[in-house]
Amino acid sequence: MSSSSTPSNTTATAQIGVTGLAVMGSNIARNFARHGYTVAVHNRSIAKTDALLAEHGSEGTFVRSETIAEFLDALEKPRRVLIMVKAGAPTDAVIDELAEAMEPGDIIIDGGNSLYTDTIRREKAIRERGLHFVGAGISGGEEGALNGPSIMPGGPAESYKSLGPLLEEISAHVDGVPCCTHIGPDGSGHFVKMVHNGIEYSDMQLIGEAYQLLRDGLGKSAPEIADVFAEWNTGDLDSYLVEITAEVLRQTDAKTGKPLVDVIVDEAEQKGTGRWTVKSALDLGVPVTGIAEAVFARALSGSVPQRKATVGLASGELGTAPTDAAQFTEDVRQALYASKIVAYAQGFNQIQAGSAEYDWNVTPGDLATIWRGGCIIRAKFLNRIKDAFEADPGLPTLLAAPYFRSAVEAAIDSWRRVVSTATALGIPIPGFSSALSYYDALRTERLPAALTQGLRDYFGAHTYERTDAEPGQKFHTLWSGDRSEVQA
Ligand code: NBP
Repeated sequence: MSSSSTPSNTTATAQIGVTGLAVMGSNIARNFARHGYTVAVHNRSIAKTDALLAEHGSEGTFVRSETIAEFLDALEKPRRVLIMVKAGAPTDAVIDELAEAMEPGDIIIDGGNSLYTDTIRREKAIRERGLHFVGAGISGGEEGALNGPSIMPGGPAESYKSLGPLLEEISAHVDGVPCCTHIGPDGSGHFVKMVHNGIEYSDMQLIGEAYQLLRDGLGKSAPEIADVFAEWNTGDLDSYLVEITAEVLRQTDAKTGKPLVDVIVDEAEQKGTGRWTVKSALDLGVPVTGIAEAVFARALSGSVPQRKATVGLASGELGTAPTDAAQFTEDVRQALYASKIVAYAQGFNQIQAGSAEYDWNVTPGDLATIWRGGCIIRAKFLNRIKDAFEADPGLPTLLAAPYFRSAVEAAIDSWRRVVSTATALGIPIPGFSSALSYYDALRTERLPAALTQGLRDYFGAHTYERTDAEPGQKFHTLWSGDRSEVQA
């Protein structure tokens, strides 16, 4: 084992330090070490540090430390310290302890799933102390952390010069391009990681709906549906989540001999990043209906008293199951693809809105590029998103880009058939149907919002604009008077 105990006066040898050695931190530390970096390792409780060194110390050069002082002494200057601890108060505690002991020019990197507003606050406080603070979103779970995650670092461009090459080296690579790039200032990295997770929620919800349609609409078994997903993974839907859906559906439970999915309790949990995405979208006024439906669908699955009180309520007269199984399966594939395009279109709109709100200057095409590998939503079609934003950096929505427009137009008949069949069969499809409604709303020339404005003017004198007047000119009807119109 090439690890060593480092007293505080030893010459600094480590290029990077990792504090917080639970599953994510230890795997990232190993990733750095496997790439030839000397890695200083630290954890609040020494047991995790020693476990890492005992099990994996031979994978590279680690420097063991028991205290923050030892840890910092082991690092070359300017020091680069990656924090991988639980988000929230633990992260603040570690930042405070490090900042007390670090020197101007040193870089603190928070690689946890921190809320971007916390990152904005921390970056400002750390900058005022002369240090650099980088909030870096890291996606890919424990496997990605070890073998190459997708990394979304925010913070000062200056610190990326020193930090970027290391992060790019340990990130996943697609076609030789690293899945890591500087996102923008302060909280931008954690913001885009949050939206990435929101898109992941939406992707998983849509996959779940496709599974349920094939199960309840066609009576297919889990292994049969696994075959369908494996086949889908060879085409436009080629993605990590579709690939692992086939794996999970094919798994047999050793105890009962049934498909594992049939014995797993149907209540989905959440750690909070989906909820954060929706809250932020509400503040920004961006309709991320796909992500919101996914977050609510998880909440509904966990609404046990409500489900117990209503299970078996009348369905009303149901339609008949599809007779052409192959056609219906193809329809579901098309509906899944179109709904997924909507979910990504909405997520990218939220990133554009966040970037405008906080002056981050985020390049959406860069995100499509670095999400192609390492992360949970990695998918072949991210290449298409990258191309779309490269062709038009100001693209108002992916749905207007030529490739996506044709893909959705090709899918639309299937999409409508799936939504109406599901409704006729009483199968809940909040993701598919809200995505279709979003698409229909966008392409509709006149929305009922005109009536909404009329009502708002009636009860609250909130005014409205006219289709035949200059934009920005406001009008009000004297509803309780003679009902003539005045300019407001
Ligand atoms: P956890 O989120 O489970 O955090 C455990 C680590 O936090 C341990 O090292 C623990 O030290 C340390 N810690 C805590 Br708890 N309170 C502390 C405090 N007050 N001071 C110092 N250290 C403290 O670890 P994880 O699952 O490896 O995730 C690390 C970060 O990466 C999190 O922010 C997580 O959201 C994010 N993330 C996780 C994944 C994933 O797939 N798990 C993916 C992407 C991002 P101890 O050993 O002494 O208790």
